[in-house]
Amino acid sequence: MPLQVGIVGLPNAGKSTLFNALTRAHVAVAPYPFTTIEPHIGVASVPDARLDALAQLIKPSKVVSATVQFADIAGLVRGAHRGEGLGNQFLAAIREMDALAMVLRCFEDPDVPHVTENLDPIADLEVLDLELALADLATVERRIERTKSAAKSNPKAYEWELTTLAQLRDHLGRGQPARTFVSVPSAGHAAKAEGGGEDAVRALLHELFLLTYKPRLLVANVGEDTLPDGGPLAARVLDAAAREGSQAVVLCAECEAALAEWPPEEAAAYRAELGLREPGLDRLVQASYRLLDLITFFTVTGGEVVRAWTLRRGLTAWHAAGQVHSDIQRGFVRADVIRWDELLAAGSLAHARETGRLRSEGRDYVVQDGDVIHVHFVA
Ligand SMILES: Nc1nc2c(ncn2[C@@H]2O[C@H](COP(=O)(O)OP(=O)(O)O)[C@@H](O)[C@H]2O)c(=O)[nH]1
Ligand SMILES: [Mg+2]
Repeated sequence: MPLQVGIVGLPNAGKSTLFNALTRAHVAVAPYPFTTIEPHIGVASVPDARLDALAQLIKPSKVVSATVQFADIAGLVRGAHRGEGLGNQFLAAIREMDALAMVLRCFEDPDVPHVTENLDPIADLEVLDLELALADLATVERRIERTKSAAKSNPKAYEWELTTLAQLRDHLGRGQPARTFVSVPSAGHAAKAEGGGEDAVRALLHELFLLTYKPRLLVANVGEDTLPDGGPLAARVLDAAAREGSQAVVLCAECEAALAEWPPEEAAAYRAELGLREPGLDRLVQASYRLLDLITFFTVTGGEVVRAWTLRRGLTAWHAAGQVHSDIQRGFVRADVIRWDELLAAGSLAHARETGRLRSEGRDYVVQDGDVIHVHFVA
Protein backbone atom coordinates (compact mmCIF):
# COMPACT_ATOMS: atom_id res chain seq x y z
CA MET A 1 0.00 0.00 0.00
CA PRO A 2 1.70 3.23 -1.10
CA LEU A 3 1.80 6.15 1.28
CA GLN A 4 -0.96 8.68 0.81
CA VAL A 5 -1.37 12.33 1.72
CA GLY A 6 -4.98 13.46 2.08
CA ILE A 7 -5.84 16.96 0.86
CA VAL A 8 -8.26 18.24 3.48
CA GLY A 9 -9.95 21.61 4.00
CA LEU A 10 -13.24 23.49 4.23
CA PRO A 11 -15.42 23.79 1.10
CA ASN A 12 -14.02 26.28 -1.43
CA ALA A 13 -10.57 26.29 0.14
CA GLY A 14 -9.15 25.19 -3.22
CA LYS A 15 -8.59 21.47 -2.59
CA SER A 16 -9.79 20.25 -5.97
CA THR A 17 -8.05 23.09 -7.76
CA LEU A 18 -4.81 22.03 -6.09
CA PHE A 19 -5.42 18.37 -6.84
CA ASN A 20 -6.18 19.17 -10.48
CA ALA A 21 -3.10 21.36 -10.72
CA LEU A 22 -1.04 18.39 -9.60
CA THR A 23 -2.88 16.16 -12.09
CA ARG A 24 -2.44 18.50 -15.03
CA ALA A 25 1.20 19.09 -14.25
CA HIS A 26 1.57 15.63 -15.69
CA VAL A 27 0.90 16.85 -19.19
CA ALA A 28 3.12 19.90 -19.39
CA VAL A 29 5.89 19.30 -16.88
CA ALA A 30 7.08 15.96 -18.15
CA PRO A 31 9.98 15.22 -15.76
CA TYR A 32 7.67 15.28 -12.75
CA PRO A 33 4.47 13.59 -13.82
CA PHE A 34 1.40 13.32 -11.73
CA THR A 35 -1.19 10.84 -12.82
CA THR A 36 -4.69 10.21 -11.62
CA ILE A 37 -5.25 6.57 -10.75
CA GLU A 38 -8.72 7.01 -9.30
CA PRO A 39 -10.99 10.04 -9.55
CA HIS A 40 -9.69 11.38 -6.28
CA ILE A 41 -6.30 9.77 -6.03
CA GLY A 42 -3.19 10.77 -7.94
CA VAL A 43 0.50 9.91 -7.96
CA ALA A 44 3.06 12.72 -7.84
CA SER A 45 6.68 12.23 -8.73
CA VAL A 46 9.00 13.80 -6.21
CA PRO A 47 11.26 16.47 -7.75
CA ASP A 48 14.83 15.67 -6.74
CA ALA A 49 17.91 17.55 -7.90
CA ARG A 50 20.12 14.61 -6.84
CA LEU A 51 18.29 12.31 -9.25
CA ASP A 52 18.72 14.91 -12.00
CA ALA A 53 22.45 15.13 -11.28
CA LEU A 54 22.86 11.34 -11.34
CA ALA A 55 20.97 11.20 -14.64
CA GLN A 56 23.29 13.88 -16.04
CA LEU A 57 26.29 11.78 -15.08
CA ILE A 58 25.05 8.39 -16.18
CA LYS A 59 22.85 9.39 -19.15
CA PRO A 60 20.55 6.39 -18.82
CA SER A 61 17.73 5.66 -21.24
CA LYS A 62 15.23 5.96 -18.41
CA VAL A 63 14.90 8.07 -15.26
CA VAL A 64 12.31 7.14 -12.64
CA SER A 65 11.39 9.41 -9.73
CA ALA A 66 10.16 8.48 -6.29
CA THR A 67 6.44 9.10 -5.82
CA VAL A 68 3.88 10.26 -3.30
CA GLN A 69 0.14 9.73 -3.63
CA PHE A 70 -2.43 12.43 -2.97
CA ALA A 71 -6.15 12.08 -2.35
CA ASP A 72 -8.67 14.90 -2.75
CA ILE A 73 -10.96 14.48 0.24
CA ALA A 74 -14.14 16.53 0.12
CA GLY A 75 -16.68 17.08 2.82
CA LEU A 76 -15.03 18.44 5.93
CA VAL A 77 -17.60 20.85 7.35
CA ARG A 78 -18.63 21.94 10.81
CA GLY A 79 -20.62 19.05 12.32
CA ALA A 80 -18.90 16.39 10.21
CA HIS A 81 -18.04 14.33 13.28
CA ARG A 82 -21.80 13.95 13.86
CA GLY A 83 -22.13 12.66 10.31
CA GLU A 84 -23.31 15.93 8.77
CA GLY A 85 -22.76 16.37 5.07
CA LEU A 86 -20.72 13.41 3.95
CA GLY A 87 -19.26 13.41 7.44
CA ASN A 88 -18.81 9.73 8.18
CA GLN A 89 -17.70 8.88 4.69
CA PHE A 90 -14.98 11.47 4.54
CA LEU A 91 -13.77 10.73 8.07
CA ALA A 92 -13.30 7.12 6.98
CA ALA A 93 -11.32 8.37 3.97
CA ILE A 94 -9.09 10.51 6.20
CA ARG A 95 -8.50 7.57 8.52
CA GLU A 96 -6.76 5.73 5.68
CA MET A 97 -4.28 8.53 5.03
CA ASP A 98 -0.71 8.49 6.27
CA ALA A 99 -0.53 12.27 6.51
CA LEU A 100 -2.70 15.31 5.83
CA ALA A 101 -2.26 18.51 3.86
CA MET A 102 -4.63 21.09 5.36
CA VAL A 103 -5.63 23.58 2.66
CA LEU A 104 -6.47 26.97 4.15
CA ARG A 105 -8.17 29.64 2.12
CA CYS A 106 -6.16 32.86 2.01
CA PHE A 107 -7.36 34.17 -1.36
CA GLU A 108 -9.98 36.91 -1.73
CA ASP A 109 -12.62 36.34 -4.37
CA PRO A 110 -16.13 37.81 -4.07
CA ASP A 111 -17.37 35.20 -6.56
CA VAL A 112 -16.29 32.27 -4.42
CA PRO A 113 -18.39 32.03 -1.26
CA HIS A 114 -16.66 31.38 2.02
CA VAL A 115 -18.22 29.71 5.05
CA THR A 116 -17.62 32.80 7.17
CA GLU A 117 -17.89 36.46 6.23
CA ASN A 118 -14.23 37.30 6.64
CA LEU A 119 -11.28 35.24 5.57
CA ASP A 120 -9.56 33.80 8.59
CA PRO A 121 -7.37 30.78 7.83
CA ILE A 122 -6.59 30.21 11.50
CA ALA A 123 -10.26 30.16 12.48
CA ASP A 124 -10.82 27.73 9.57
CA LEU A 125 -7.99 25.54 10.83
CA GLU A 126 -9.61 25.55 14.27
CA VAL A 127 -12.89 24.34 12.74
CA LEU A 128 -11.06 21.54 10.95
CA ASP A 129 -9.08 20.57 14.03
CA LEU A 130 -12.15 20.59 16.24
CA GLU A 131 -14.04 18.26 13.88
CA LEU A 132 -11.11 15.88 13.77
CA ALA A 133 -10.63 16.00 17.55
CA LEU A 134 -14.34 15.35 18.17
CA ALA A 135 -14.29 12.40 15.78
CA ASP A 136 -11.29 11.07 17.71
CA LEU A 137 -13.08 11.65 20.98
CA ALA A 138 -15.91 9.40 19.78
CA THR A 139 -13.36 6.75 18.76
CA VAL A 140 -11.69 6.86 22.18
CA GLU A 141 -15.00 6.70 24.02
CA ARG A 142 -15.95 3.58 22.08
CA ARG A 143 -12.59 2.06 22.93
CA ILE A 144 -13.03 2.86 26.62
CA GLU A 145 -16.34 0.99 26.64
CA ARG A 146 -14.75 -2.02 24.97
CA THR A 147 -11.76 -2.02 27.30
CA LYS A 148 -14.05 -1.73 30.34
CA SER A 149 -15.91 -4.88 29.40
CA ALA A 150 -12.67 -6.70 28.70
CA ALA A 151 -11.36 -5.54 32.09
CA LYS A 152 -14.22 -7.15 34.01
CA SER A 153 -12.52 -10.53 34.20
CA ASN A 154 -9.00 -9.13 34.75
CA PRO A 155 -9.04 -5.52 36.00
CA LYS A 156 -5.33 -5.36 36.79
CA ALA A 157 -4.31 -6.14 33.20
CA TYR A 158 -6.25 -3.18 31.81
CA GLU A 159 -5.53 -0.61 34.49
CA TRP A 160 -2.85 1.23 32.56
CA GLU A 161 -4.82 1.26 29.34
CA LEU A 162 -7.97 2.58 31.00
CA THR A 163 -6.05 5.33 32.82
CA THR A 164 -4.31 6.36 29.62
CA LEU A 165 -7.50 6.29 27.58
CA ALA A 166 -9.26 8.48 30.15
CA GLN A 167 -6.43 11.01 29.96
CA LEU A 168 -6.54 10.90 26.20
CA ARG A 169 -10.30 11.47 26.28
CA ASP A 170 -9.83 14.56 28.46
CA HIS A 171 -7.06 15.82 26.21
CA LEU A 172 -9.20 15.48 23.08
CA GLY A 173 -12.18 16.88 24.93
CA ARG A 174 -10.21 20.08 25.45
CA GLY A 175 -9.89 20.26 21.67
CA GLN A 176 -6.23 19.19 21.76
CA PRO A 177 -4.88 16.91 19.02
CA ALA A 178 -3.63 13.41 19.83
CA ARG A 179 -0.28 14.47 18.29
CA THR A 180 0.48 16.49 21.43
CA PHE A 181 -0.73 13.86 23.88
CA VAL A 182 2.51 11.96 24.40
CA SER A 183 4.26 15.13 25.49
CA VAL A 184 1.71 16.24 28.08
CA PRO A 185 2.87 15.72 31.71
CA SER A 186 -0.13 13.64 32.82
CA ALA A 187 0.40 11.24 29.93
CA GLY A 188 4.04 11.01 30.95
CA HIS A 189 2.83 10.07 34.39
CA ALA A 190 0.58 7.38 32.99
CA ALA A 191 3.43 6.19 30.86
CA LYS A 192 5.46 5.51 33.98
CA ALA A 193 2.69 3.45 35.52
CA GLU A 194 2.92 -0.27 35.19
CA GLY A 195 2.51 -1.62 31.68
CA GLY A 196 3.19 1.78 30.16
CA GLY A 197 6.07 3.65 28.64
CA GLU A 198 6.01 6.28 25.94
CA ASP A 199 6.27 3.61 23.30
CA ALA A 200 3.18 1.93 24.70
CA VAL A 201 1.31 5.26 24.51
CA ARG A 202 2.42 5.67 20.89
CA ALA A 203 1.39 2.12 20.06
CA LEU A 204 -2.03 2.73 21.58
CA LEU A 205 -2.48 5.97 19.60
CA HIS A 206 -1.41 4.18 16.47
CA GLU A 207 -3.81 1.33 17.04
CA LEU A 208 -6.71 3.77 17.42
CA PHE A 209 -6.14 5.28 13.93
CA LEU A 210 -6.74 8.73 15.35
CA LEU A 211 -7.18 11.53 12.83
CA THR A 212 -5.36 14.08 14.99
CA TYR A 213 -2.38 11.75 15.39
CA LYS A 214 -1.50 11.98 11.70
CA PRO A 215 1.42 14.16 10.70
CA ARG A 216 0.23 17.17 8.78
CA LEU A 217 1.33 20.27 6.96
CA LEU A 218 -0.50 23.51 6.30
CA VAL A 219 -1.09 24.87 2.81
CA ALA A 220 -1.84 28.59 2.52
CA ASN A 221 -3.79 28.93 -0.73
CA VAL A 222 -3.20 32.59 -1.62
CA GLY A 223 -4.31 34.96 -4.37
CA GLU A 224 -1.95 35.67 -7.24
CA ASP A 225 -1.70 39.37 -6.32
CA THR A 226 -0.09 38.45 -2.98
CA LEU A 227 2.73 36.36 -4.48
CA PRO A 228 5.48 35.50 -3.81
CA ASP A 229 5.12 35.71 0.00
CA GLY A 230 1.31 35.40 0.19
CA GLY A 231 0.57 38.51 2.29
CA PRO A 232 -0.62 38.81 5.90
CA LEU A 233 -2.99 35.82 5.87
CA ALA A 234 -0.22 33.48 4.69
CA ALA A 235 2.04 34.97 7.37
CA ARG A 236 -0.49 33.90 9.99
CA VAL A 237 -0.54 30.38 8.57
CA LEU A 238 3.27 30.24 8.68
CA ASP A 239 3.12 31.42 12.30
CA ALA A 240 0.57 28.76 13.22
CA ALA A 241 2.70 26.08 11.58
CA ALA A 242 5.80 27.24 13.45
CA ARG A 243 3.90 27.20 16.74
CA GLU A 244 2.77 23.61 16.29
CA GLY A 245 6.06 22.51 14.78
CA SER A 246 4.66 21.62 11.34
CA GLN A 247 5.64 22.81 7.92
CA ALA A 248 3.68 25.24 5.79
CA VAL A 249 3.63 25.77 2.03
CA VAL A 250 2.43 29.03 0.49
CA LEU A 251 1.07 28.68 -3.03
CA CYS A 252 -1.65 29.92 -5.36
CA ALA A 253 -3.57 26.82 -6.43
CA GLU A 254 -5.32 28.58 -9.27
CA CYS A 255 -2.06 29.97 -10.69
CA GLU A 256 -0.40 26.59 -10.33
CA ALA A 257 -3.30 24.99 -12.20
CA ALA A 258 -3.01 27.53 -15.03
CA LEU A 259 0.80 27.40 -15.19
CA ALA A 260 0.77 23.60 -15.30
CA GLU A 261 -0.81 23.87 -18.74
CA TRP A 262 1.72 26.34 -20.13
CA PRO A 263 4.87 25.35 -22.01
CA PRO A 264 7.54 24.88 -19.30
CA GLU A 265 9.78 27.80 -20.39
CA GLU A 266 6.90 30.26 -20.46
CA ALA A 267 5.66 29.02 -17.10
CA ALA A 268 9.15 29.43 -15.65
CA ALA A 269 9.40 32.98 -17.07
CA TYR A 270 6.04 33.93 -15.58
CA ARG A 271 6.99 32.39 -12.24
CA ALA A 272 10.16 34.47 -12.23
CA GLU A 273 8.05 37.56 -12.88
CA LEU A 274 5.91 36.67 -9.87
CA GLY A 275 9.08 36.23 -7.82
CA LEU A 276 8.69 32.44 -7.51
CA ARG A 277 11.81 30.37 -7.83
CA GLU A 278 10.12 26.99 -8.30
CA PRO A 279 6.60 25.64 -8.74
CA GLY A 280 4.58 25.68 -5.53
CA LEU A 281 3.55 22.16 -6.43
CA ASP A 282 7.15 20.99 -6.21
CA ARG A 283 7.47 22.52 -2.76
CA LEU A 284 4.24 20.82 -1.71
CA VAL A 285 5.32 17.42 -3.00
CA GLN A 286 8.73 17.72 -1.35
CA ALA A 287 7.22 18.85 1.95
CA SER A 288 4.78 15.93 1.84
CA TYR A 289 7.63 13.54 1.29
CA ARG A 290 9.47 14.89 4.34
CA LEU A 291 6.25 14.75 6.33
CA LEU A 292 5.96 11.02 5.70
CA ASP A 293 9.51 10.66 7.06
CA LEU A 294 10.69 9.00 3.92
CA ILE A 295 14.22 8.87 2.59
CA THR A 296 15.38 8.30 -0.95
CA PHE A 297 17.93 5.82 -2.19
CA PHE A 298 19.03 5.48 -5.78
CA THR A 299 19.82 2.61 -8.13
CA VAL A 300 21.76 3.04 -11.36
CA THR A 301 21.10 -0.41 -12.84
CA GLY A 302 23.57 -1.17 -15.62
CA GLY A 303 23.63 2.48 -16.62
CA GLU A 304 20.23 1.90 -18.28
CA VAL A 305 17.87 3.12 -15.60
CA VAL A 306 18.52 5.68 -12.90
CA ARG A 307 15.84 5.41 -10.30
CA ALA A 308 14.88 7.00 -6.99
CA TRP A 309 13.21 4.73 -4.44
CA THR A 310 11.35 5.43 -1.28
CA LEU A 311 12.17 3.95 2.10
CA ARG A 312 11.01 4.65 5.63
CA ARG A 313 13.80 6.29 7.61
CA GLY A 314 15.68 3.78 9.74
CA LEU A 315 15.18 0.74 7.50
CA THR A 316 18.02 -1.42 6.23
CA ALA A 317 19.76 -2.46 3.01
CA TRP A 318 17.70 -5.65 3.20
CA HIS A 319 14.45 -3.60 3.18
CA ALA A 320 15.82 -1.51 0.33
CA ALA A 321 16.47 -4.68 -1.65
CA GLY A 322 12.85 -5.67 -1.07
CA GLN A 323 11.67 -2.38 -2.53
CA VAL A 324 13.52 -3.14 -5.72
CA HIS A 325 12.48 -6.79 -6.05
CA SER A 326 11.45 -9.64 -3.76
CA ASP A 327 13.95 -11.97 -5.51
CA ILE A 328 16.78 -9.56 -4.78
CA GLN A 329 15.75 -9.43 -1.15
CA ARG A 330 15.49 -13.20 -0.87
CA GLY A 331 18.93 -13.77 -2.35
CA PHE A 332 20.60 -10.79 -0.64
CA VAL A 333 24.36 -11.24 -0.29
CA ARG A 334 25.73 -7.73 0.23
CA ALA A 335 25.24 -4.20 -1.04
CA ASP A 336 27.64 -1.77 -2.64
CA VAL A 337 26.87 1.65 -1.23
CA ILE A 338 28.09 5.15 -2.02
CA ARG A 339 26.53 8.53 -1.30
CA TRP A 340 25.14 10.20 -4.45
CA ASP A 341 27.54 13.15 -4.29
CA GLU A 342 30.53 10.84 -3.76
CA LEU A 343 29.49 8.98 -6.88
CA LEU A 344 29.29 12.27 -8.76
CA ALA A 345 32.78 13.16 -7.54
CA ALA A 346 34.13 9.72 -8.51
CA GLY A 347 32.60 9.97 -11.97
CA SER A 348 31.55 6.32 -12.18
CA LEU A 349 30.86 3.30 -9.99
CA ALA A 350 33.90 1.56 -11.49
CA HIS A 351 36.18 4.44 -10.54
CA ALA A 352 34.60 4.66 -7.09
CA ARG A 353 35.36 0.96 -6.60
CA GLU A 354 38.96 1.31 -7.80
CA THR A 355 39.58 4.21 -5.43
CA GLY A 356 37.99 2.40 -2.50
CA ARG A 357 35.07 4.78 -2.13
CA LEU A 358 32.46 2.12 -2.73
CA ARG A 359 31.53 0.54 0.60
CA SER A 360 30.43 -3.06 0.99
CA GLU A 361 27.56 -3.33 3.47
CA GLY A 362 25.58 -6.20 4.96
CA ARG A 363 21.85 -6.63 5.22
CA ASP A 364 21.55 -4.72 8.51
CA TYR A 365 23.13 -1.54 7.17
CA VAL A 366 20.76 1.37 7.88
CA VAL A 367 20.18 3.12 4.57
CA GLN A 368 20.94 6.85 4.55
CA ASP A 369 19.09 9.46 2.54
CA GLY A 370 20.92 9.89 -0.77
CA ASP A 371 22.66 6.50 -0.85
CA VAL A 372 23.26 4.87 -4.21
CA ILE A 373 22.86 1.13 -3.68
CA HIS A 374 23.74 -1.87 -5.78
CA VAL A 375 22.64 -5.17 -4.26
CA HIS A 376 24.50 -8.39 -5.00
CA PHE A 377 22.22 -11.39 -4.71
CA VAL A 378 22.01 -15.04 -5.61
CA ALA A 379 19.03 -16.08 -7.65
N1 LIG B 1 -8.91 33.60 -6.87
C1 LIG B 1 -8.60 32.33 -6.56
N2 LIG B 1 -9.56 31.42 -6.66
C2 LIG B 1 -9.27 30.13 -6.33
C3 LIG B 1 -7.97 29.75 -5.90
N3 LIG B 1 -7.99 28.43 -5.64
C4 LIG B 1 -9.26 28.01 -5.90
N4 LIG B 1 -10.03 29.05 -6.33
C5 LIG B 1 -11.44 29.01 -6.73
O1 LIG B 1 -12.25 28.67 -5.62
C6 LIG B 1 -13.35 27.85 -6.01
C7 LIG B 1 -13.39 26.60 -5.17
O2 LIG B 1 -12.22 25.84 -5.43
P1 LIG B 1 -12.21 24.25 -5.26
O3 LIG B 1 -10.85 23.81 -5.62
O4 LIG B 1 -13.34 23.65 -6.00
O5 LIG B 1 -12.43 24.14 -3.70
P2 LIG B 1 -12.69 22.82 -2.84
O6 LIG B 1 -14.12 22.90 -2.43
O7 LIG B 1 -11.78 23.01 -1.64
O8 LIG B 1 -12.33 21.62 -3.62
C8 LIG B 1 -13.16 27.57 -7.50
O9 LIG B 1 -14.00 28.45 -8.20
C9 LIG B 1 -11.70 27.93 -7.74
O10 LIG B 1 -11.50 28.38 -9.04
C10 LIG B 1 -6.96 30.75 -5.84
O11 LIG B 1 -5.79 30.48 -5.49
N5 LIG B 1 -7.33 32.02 -6.17
MG1 LIG C 1 -13.50 19.94 -4.18
